[in-house]
Amino acid sequence: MEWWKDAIIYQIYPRSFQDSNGDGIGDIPGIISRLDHLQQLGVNALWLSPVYKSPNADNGYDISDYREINPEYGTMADMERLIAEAKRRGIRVIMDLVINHTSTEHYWFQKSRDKTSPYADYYYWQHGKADGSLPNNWTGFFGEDCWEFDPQRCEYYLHLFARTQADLNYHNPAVLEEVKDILRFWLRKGVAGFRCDVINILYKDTLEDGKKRLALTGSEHYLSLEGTHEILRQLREVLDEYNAITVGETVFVTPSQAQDLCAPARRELNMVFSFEHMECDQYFIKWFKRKFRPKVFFDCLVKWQTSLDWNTIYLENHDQPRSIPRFGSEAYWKESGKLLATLLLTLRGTPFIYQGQEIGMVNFDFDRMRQLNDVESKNVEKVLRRFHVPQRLRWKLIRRTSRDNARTPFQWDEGPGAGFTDARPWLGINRNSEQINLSRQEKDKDSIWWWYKDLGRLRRDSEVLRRGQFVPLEAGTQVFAYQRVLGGEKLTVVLNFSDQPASVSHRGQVLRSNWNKAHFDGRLSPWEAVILIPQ
Ligand code: TEU
Ligand code: CA
Repeated sequence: MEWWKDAIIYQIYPRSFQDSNGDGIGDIPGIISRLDHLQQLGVNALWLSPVYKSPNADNGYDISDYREINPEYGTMADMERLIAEAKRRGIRVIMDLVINHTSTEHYWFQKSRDKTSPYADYYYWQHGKADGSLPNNWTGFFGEDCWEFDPQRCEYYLHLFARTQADLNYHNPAVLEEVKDILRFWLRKGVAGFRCDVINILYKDTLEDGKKRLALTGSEHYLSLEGTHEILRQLREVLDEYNAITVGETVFVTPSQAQDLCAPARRELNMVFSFEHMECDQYFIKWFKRKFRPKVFFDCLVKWQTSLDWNTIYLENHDQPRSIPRFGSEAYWKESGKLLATLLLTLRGTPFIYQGQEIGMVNFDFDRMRQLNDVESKNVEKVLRRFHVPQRLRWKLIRRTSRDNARTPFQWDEGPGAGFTDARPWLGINRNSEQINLSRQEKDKDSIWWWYKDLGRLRRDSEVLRRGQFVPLEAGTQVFAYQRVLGGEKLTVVLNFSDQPASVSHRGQVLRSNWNKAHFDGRLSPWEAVILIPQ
């Protein structure tokens, strides 16, 4: 029945959602206490960023035990209660599955440091080159080398992310068997599926030197290779026993690669997060920023909408800066927040709302490095310093790109601690929480939060919005327009991505306008979004 095609999915970053016990860290009982908020928003499933045991070098993306809950977040009983309480409200739970790497604190890794242990080949261990240099010239995702020497084993291990995130070796069939067991463990608890972290880089074909690149040298040896497809088909057998779904996080994926990963007949993933639309304000990687040009963004969306049968739709997550300052306009905060919501909820695919997006949270207001937590930002700061990049420029870059922009605590109300905590929060709360918060928006029917709720309902009740074909009408320098079509039914969406007004030729009866217009004469106000029934 493909429930996920009719669903709206909400991403929770547990550390920043709701603290329940006054330690400044979000937790599972906190999430349970906010389930009513999610039910009101009309979401059908939650994707939980990792809640497993972890030393938190990368906030849970470095797992040290896949069958334990991080004690900061609660207990296994809390987790089971969350699954049950969510279910009672018609909400499914999707876990984050991080299997490209484990924390070096995982016992597999600890045992692997001994060459005679049964775990010896769970990771990629290599000697340095004869000249004393690293085993190969690859560079990692967090801007540093990706080999670390282990004095006990006297070899290097591969880590494409932080130093304490060691890559698992999928040439060893035992590793995949372990992963299958982990899947069964969670599926038996009643989770609906998995969001699969960097899933298209699991399989490394060789560990030879790569072609020199500005970033990610070596990536031709692991990006979307056949070995990964084979692994996914094996995991699918387990998933099928439980009717579970997967959404793969797939880096640098092209539409045709994404098609292969999601084609129903190939039995791999159900859907993928592609990155191209999130990369149109950068050159190759996020550290080389360029101006956001709406047309590039529209063209990219059209390309993905028309080349894949089913997409995920997302504008934010825990790795990306907030969408209003990025694709919208802080001068038209409310209007552009609603316009982005309209885009998210009217394209063809499964929409993902990231926590805080539904109230228009914006980037952090920090002013120095010390206020940051993100391991990626810290590594990059080190690298930039090594290249003598001046402090002001370093800060400018990090401020624009840091993942902490999306990780500041959820702003529930105007009180101190923003309703997130009574204690000192693990990461600073934005000072704008007095203006931007849920409790204020609940009282104001013209708020971004009400707009999300309303459009969510509109989508739920409208088959053409959920399942209709996508037909592009206009992708200009400022205006994006398209239709959703199902049988004889049509809806037209017109979006003005600009502080300037615009005029268009599209007409119809107004179903929604974020400027609350009752009639549409083709003139768009700044950041106006309209949904029309064409006549
Ligand atoms: O992200 C993978 C990934 O591609 C990111 O590292 C991305 O390059 C970067 O965040 C952009 O700023 C996943 C998780 O979503 C991320 O939080 C983890 O840090 C990473 O994998 C390692 O598990
Ligand atoms: Ca807590």
